[in-house]
Amino acid sequence: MTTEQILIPDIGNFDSVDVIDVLVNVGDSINTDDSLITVESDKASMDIPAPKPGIIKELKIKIGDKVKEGSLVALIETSSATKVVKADNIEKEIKVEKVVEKIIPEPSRPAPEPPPTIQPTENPLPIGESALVTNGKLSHASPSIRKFARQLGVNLSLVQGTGPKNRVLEADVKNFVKGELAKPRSESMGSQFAPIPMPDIDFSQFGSFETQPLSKIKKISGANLHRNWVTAPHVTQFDNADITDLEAFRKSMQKEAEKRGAKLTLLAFLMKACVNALRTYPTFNSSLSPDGETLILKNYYHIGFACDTPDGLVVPVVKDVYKKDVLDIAHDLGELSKKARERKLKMDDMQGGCFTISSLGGIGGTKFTPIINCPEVAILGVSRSAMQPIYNPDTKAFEARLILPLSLSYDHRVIDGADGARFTSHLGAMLSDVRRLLL
Ligand code: CAO
Repeated sequence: MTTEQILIPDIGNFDSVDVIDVLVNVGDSINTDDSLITVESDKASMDIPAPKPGIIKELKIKIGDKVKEGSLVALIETSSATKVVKADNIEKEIKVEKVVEKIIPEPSRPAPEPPPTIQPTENPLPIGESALVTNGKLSHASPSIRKFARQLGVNLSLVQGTGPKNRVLEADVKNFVKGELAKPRSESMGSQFAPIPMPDIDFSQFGSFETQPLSKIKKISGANLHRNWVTAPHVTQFDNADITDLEAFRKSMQKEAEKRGAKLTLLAFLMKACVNALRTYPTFNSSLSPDGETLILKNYYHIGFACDTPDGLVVPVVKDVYKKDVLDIAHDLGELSKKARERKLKMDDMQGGCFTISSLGGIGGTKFTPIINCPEVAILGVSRSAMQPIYNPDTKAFEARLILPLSLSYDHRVIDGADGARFTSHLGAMLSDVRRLLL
């Protein structure tokens, strides 16, 4: 065995460069071309490869050192007779690459879409520079780290670098892989639904702006809405209900409702009608088990309603709607809405829902596509009612009727389109003649 020196080879027109990474340890067994260290000038980074195989006996440099051609990198034990070994095959590792080449991985790998804000450029980067796109900004990694990431199938543009100038280090790649493996399967990078990172745009280049932190409610509901939107395949069925008679009846009952301390709103009737439809079509009153194997059909009817508060959207739940009359429901709606706006809702007030109604009727709009409040399987959106000319085949004339637009979103894994249309037709029939609710 012979001890030999490894020296920095000719690295081009640089007087001295910084050592930014040491990729081997004393005792490591190395092969020809294995990367030993990474050096960086103000323009480029490059790996210094091993000129021949051996065992690292002593390291003569550390991160932060400045080196130049001829600097001693390490002593290795080899069986060769050569005393001084110059890493003269460095050219292999130094590549002139364009940005566009850097962000497209090897042909055998699925090519991630580059974020839209980064346009490929014809200008080559300096020798050895490796530019990667991270959140719309350029970041860096040495050739050895790119190779390491490729071996693991890691898209480096998703890895946050912790090295100097946000350089991606080996530890960053390892931590990224660990983090991905610890995630639930559906969230992991292997998921075909894993979205590309949102571009981090500097809006000041377009004009002035202010920032506002999201409320706690918005953050929590946002995460839930996102999960529900991507996991449940949504279909939205639109329909109309003629509520001319219902509205006349509601107004006529308002005084009586006030005596019982309630404001009789359309929402209370909608809840009663929805429970009738849920009993007729029980799959709408179900949840899918987390493994997707079983339908859990509920024998209780707790109905949630989306409530707009200054802090964001909350969904209080009116319990046992089936057992309550419309005035009781109206009373509960009033109480829960008040609690929601005063931020006094308890966990119990928001749990156990089977189906949700989101009413934007008091605000406006003609239709919308509500997001299912999973693990429920359907949600009814209600828009503003309006007088419309409706043809009456009996009188062969158009009549002015008050029409309520309905938008039912359902989980297509559980509910078929035909049942979606049956459900809204049934609701329409109930709302156009509320006497049916008594049957
Ligand atoms: N068409 C026309 N007018 C309607 C209507 C409809 N579909 N629904 C309600 N209105 C009227 C009411 O009659 C009332 O008018 P008056 O004051 O003259 O009686 C007015 O609009 C306001 O109603 P309201 O808000 O007091 O009561 P509500 O039962 O309609 O709604 C609640 C209660 C809590 C649902 C509502 O306040 C709310 O927060 N809505 C927003 C829900 C939301 O943000 N959904 C989107 C979620 S994202 O999917």
